[in-house]
Amino acid sequence: MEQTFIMIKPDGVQRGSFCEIISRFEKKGFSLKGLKLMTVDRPFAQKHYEDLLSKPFFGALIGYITSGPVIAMIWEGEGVVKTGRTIIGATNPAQSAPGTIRGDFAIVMGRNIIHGSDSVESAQKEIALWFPDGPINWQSNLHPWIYE
Ligand code: IDP
Ligand code: MG
Repeated sequence: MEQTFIMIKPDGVQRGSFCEIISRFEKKGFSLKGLKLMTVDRPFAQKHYEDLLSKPFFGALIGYITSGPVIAMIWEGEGVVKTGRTIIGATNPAQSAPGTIRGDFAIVMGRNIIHGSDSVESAQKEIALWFPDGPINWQSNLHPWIYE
């Protein structure tokens, strides 16, 4: 089944909102397959965001992501990559719809509180980077109540 990498950024941890953020994925019916609180160093953050190396905000982005602990997660479910991005909202919180995480919790792009993989391919890459030991293998007893 499809998996995605979701990360609550340092501002999301600092602002005391992470339980509510995590609960949105849980309530939807997706399955938690990995979760850890961790800090990352600059080389690790640069690897995660390597596609954005040429962007003018790259330096600020690396400073942001390394500024405090983050919560790294693997979520699993049908269509979780695309639906996860919908739950998160647009990159710019000023354009994120109300009801999305960024729409409800953030104001500016440089403090948009959460990351979600943008494709199945980047999800696989990011999960391998953040969870070298792989996901936790379990299945919720609610599975038959969530899927037909
Ligand atoms: P995404 O997180 O919605 O996938 P990306 O384009 O992959 O957006 O950018 C990664 C992160 O870089 C964003 O979540 C945001 O924190 C930051 N970012 C993107 N564009 C800008 C910008 O124009 N100014 C400041 N920060 C930005
Ligand atoms: Mg992205």
